[in-house]
Parts: sequence; structure tokens; C-alpha cells
Amino acid sequence: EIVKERNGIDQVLLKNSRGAIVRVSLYGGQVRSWKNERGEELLFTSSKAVFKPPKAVRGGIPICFPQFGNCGTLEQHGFARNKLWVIEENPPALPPTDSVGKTFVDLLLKPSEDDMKIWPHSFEFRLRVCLGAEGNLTLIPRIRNMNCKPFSFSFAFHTYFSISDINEVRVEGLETLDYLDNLHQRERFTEQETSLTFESEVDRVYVSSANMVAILDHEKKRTFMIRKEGLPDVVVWNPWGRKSKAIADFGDDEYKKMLCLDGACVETPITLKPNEEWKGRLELSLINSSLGP
Ligand code: TA6
Repeated sequence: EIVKERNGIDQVLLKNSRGAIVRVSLYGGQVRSWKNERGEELLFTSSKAVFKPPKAVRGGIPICFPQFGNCGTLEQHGFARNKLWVIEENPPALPPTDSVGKTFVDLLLKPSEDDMKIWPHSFEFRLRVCLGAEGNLTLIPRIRNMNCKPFSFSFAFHTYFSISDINEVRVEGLETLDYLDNLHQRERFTEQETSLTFESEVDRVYVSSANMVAILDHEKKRTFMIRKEGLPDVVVWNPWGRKSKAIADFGDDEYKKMLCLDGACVETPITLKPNEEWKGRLELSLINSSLGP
């Protein structure tokens, strides 16, 4: 179902039989909302978000492509999140498991002439956004080099999870991993803790992580499960108070209600030869521990 946002941009609503809803904007190919069958919003959006291109909406799942971060020639996190995507009715086939029993939409981004001036590589970026019967959200990105010279890119699904209180959550699945600390010139450290808790600003890229990470939100008695393929790294970011006050489209105390935990490919960019395709997968699901067995 297509709905129009205030700024006239099309959004696609995906609904499943239990009433879960995903809303994805054609601007940026950005998932903007993921609600469970109880109508609870599971993704964070800043109360000061700007819904006017070319500013990416602060929240949901912005796509960082072809560059993660600001150490490159492009704007921070690349241009994919600031482009208008289109719906593709008949994309190249995906395995039946990626469609049977799911509600999904296929989005496509191709570079314009102008885009080719700033990043001279011919690509096709397909994104399937799926809502499963259980309410899980799956993103399947496919990026193909359209017969031009080899190119490399870094990538992240910059996922803003809605949490009850940053002081109350912990992250499991990153123990013993090395991470690049963006607060210390991306210097490399090793995680000593068995699970991650948060007391101050954190901005890290955990490298070659396992394919499953969990965010345990004790107060809301729920756990986000993040499963991924083809996305070896995990970005963990919370700006905390001082930094978030310096971000115009971030509400003052809202850092307490969000945690970014991104399936990403940052440490070792992906290189595609002519006609080669990279495919990834990110599956987000919610376990309500309060519901019991
Ligand atoms: O999450 C890592 C990070 O690079 C942070 O350093 C911070 O800049 C964040 O992304 C948000 O970036 P944005 O361009 O969306 O404000």
C-alpha cells in the first residue's frame, strides 16, 4: 500500500496478518517505522527529525552507501540515503524463502548522470524489505557492478533501535571482538566485557563479528535479535548528552531512548568486479520475554 508523507514523498506500508506494520520511504530507501502486532514502535525517530530532502531523517534505518562515515571523498555516509529510490515490480529472482509467507517490496537505486560525476561507478542497488508472518523485519540488499571497472564500497544499515533507557540495556554477542574506536581516531581495541553496557558516548565498529547480536532491554522486557549475512561488522553508537545536544536534529535527552546497532561492512570495503553482485541480509526480530514461554 502506498501512502504519501507530508512532504509528498511516497512511503510503502507493509502489513502482516497479525497487524505488524513496516513503513519504508522511497526517499533514501529508508525504513521509517517497524511496529509489532501490539502497535509498539520498535525503531527510534528523533522528535527533531527533518522530513525535507536532502536531509536524511534521523531515525529508522538510513542506508550508508557507498561510504560509511566521513573518511572518504563523499558526504558523510554516502549518498544512497539522500536519493529517491523507485519500486521495482519484477526484480531478478530471489530464493522462495525470501518471499513465501512474507509481505515485501523491492526498491531500486541507480546512479543519475550527476551521481556518476561524484562517484563514477555504474551500479544497481536493489533492496528487498520484508515483513515476516511473525513480525520480523528482513532487509536484503543486492549491489551489482554494471559492467564498469571494479569499485569498492563500505556499507551500513544505520539502525536506530527504540529502547526504554540506555542505562538499562546491554548488548550480547560482541564479547572478545576487536573494535575501531571512533572516539580515539579509530584506534583498535579488544572488547573485554562479556556484555556491553553504556555509561557514556560510544561510537565503535566491532569487526568480524558473529552473525547474531542481541540488545536486551530489561525494563521493556524485550530483546532485539539481529541476525546478519554478508555484513561482517557491527557499528555501535550512542551520542550521549553532550554530543546529542550539538546535533540539531537530535532532541536533547532522546539519546536515552535509542541505540544504533548497525549491520555493516566497514573495516574491509567490498570490491566488485564488472557484473559481480554482492548480496547481504539483515534480519531483525523481537523476543518479548514478558510473554513467557
Ligand atoms: O554511527 C556512527 C556515526 O558515524 C557517528 O559518528 C555519527 O556521526 C552517526 O554515524 C550519525 O551520522 P549522521 O550523518 O546520520 O548524523
